[in-house]
Amino acid sequence: MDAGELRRNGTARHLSWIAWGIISGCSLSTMAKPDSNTDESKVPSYELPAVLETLDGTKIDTAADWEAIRRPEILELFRANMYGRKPAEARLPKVDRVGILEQATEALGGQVRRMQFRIHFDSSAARPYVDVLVYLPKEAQSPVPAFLGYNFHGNQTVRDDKDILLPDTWVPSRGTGVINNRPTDASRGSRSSRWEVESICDRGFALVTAYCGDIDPDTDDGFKNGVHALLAPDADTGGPESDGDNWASIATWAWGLSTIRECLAEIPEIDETCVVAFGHSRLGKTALWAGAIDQGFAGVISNNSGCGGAALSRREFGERVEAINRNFPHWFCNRFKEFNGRESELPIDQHMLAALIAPRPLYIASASEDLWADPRGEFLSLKGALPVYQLYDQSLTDRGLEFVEPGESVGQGHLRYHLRPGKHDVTDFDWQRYINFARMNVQAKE
Ligand code: GTR
Repeated sequence: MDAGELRRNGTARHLSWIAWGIISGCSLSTMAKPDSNTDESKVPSYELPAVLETLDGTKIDTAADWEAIRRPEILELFRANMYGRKPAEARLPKVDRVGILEQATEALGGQVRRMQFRIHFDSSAARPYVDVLVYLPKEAQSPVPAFLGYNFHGNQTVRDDKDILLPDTWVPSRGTGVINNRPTDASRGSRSSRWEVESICDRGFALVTAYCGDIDPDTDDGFKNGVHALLAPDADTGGPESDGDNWASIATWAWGLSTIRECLAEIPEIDETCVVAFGHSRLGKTALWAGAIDQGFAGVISNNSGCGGAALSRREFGERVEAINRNFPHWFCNRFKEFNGRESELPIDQHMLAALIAPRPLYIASASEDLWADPRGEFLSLKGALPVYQLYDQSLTDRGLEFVEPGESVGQGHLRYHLRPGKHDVTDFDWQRYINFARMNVQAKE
């Protein structure tokens, strides 16, 4: 049994199917969970909502109409039914200051530069704050482009680097070296295989990362902490949040990612107009929604983001809407629960989320054994976004539009997909392709 797979799943329900897997002798990465389908022949026939047709039936055939009419309509459908609505600007916490905590001209054996800064939201509140870790190329003379992505258990998990600050907030207990929801030194570098820091910096990019729990702890605790605790009361209701379209964790993390991106304007070494949102799994769902709502991101990379991320919901393959809402009730807004077992009634599907990134570079990647995230459904979202990219003369047609074999990639220009052989993870295989893609499509200013 694979420890990484085990860590993905923290609930009693998951433990029951793990026990079932042990009894039946299946490997976790390939077996179907009791209430999920991983048989392609059992995918129901479905019709995707037309990405280029408005709710009143108007056909959209220009980039200008896409931007003025259909794009805002789709954004609103996702806000109202899935990710939830950001509170009014006046209620949101404002960045008070960005304080540099530490800088080193030589880190990781002298290969890169390191910097850590803290985003303070409110001068009167000690917390929450967000600690941001930056690794930079050693030799860069002008501002560099960057990959910006959250980590799951703290910045110290990215590299075994004793100078990285440990989070002093709640972290999930399943992380290596976490005791009583607090990270210890034993957690340093525990996720280093997921971050190709040296390759990223060698090839002229910065890596910027922060712990998602600094924005909102990843647990169903009623939105009482993280940045939710800083929200001013609603002027109309006096209460904290609206009901159906409440600002749930993925949307809150996405707002946090934008906030970090904006703060990069204060870091002269980084070109803040060339920041690519990156994320794995739940944080890949976050990167997609961040890129959709914030056109300041220069591109998006979704790694194994699955249900609620790149995978089409209507395929009902792997993780389904009901399972994700049951196991992670805090990720999506309350109204999304109305679609449990009723995916075909959703007014949106995830190809429309991919389309919201257009015309910017979008890379969606899957892993061949990660059936829970529905690799084919992730590919089909990219394909479903194509009509919108074509309005901007971008296409996916270098080798047709067929799903690929493990180890292969498909796409050209601003759209790319690959299917890495193996399980749910981020590896060197993925990063080498992401860096190549960004080198081709995201240029820093001279
Ligand atoms: C799983 C969840 C997925 C994915 C993953 C992760 O348990 O079912 O949707 O987000 O966690 O984030 O690692």
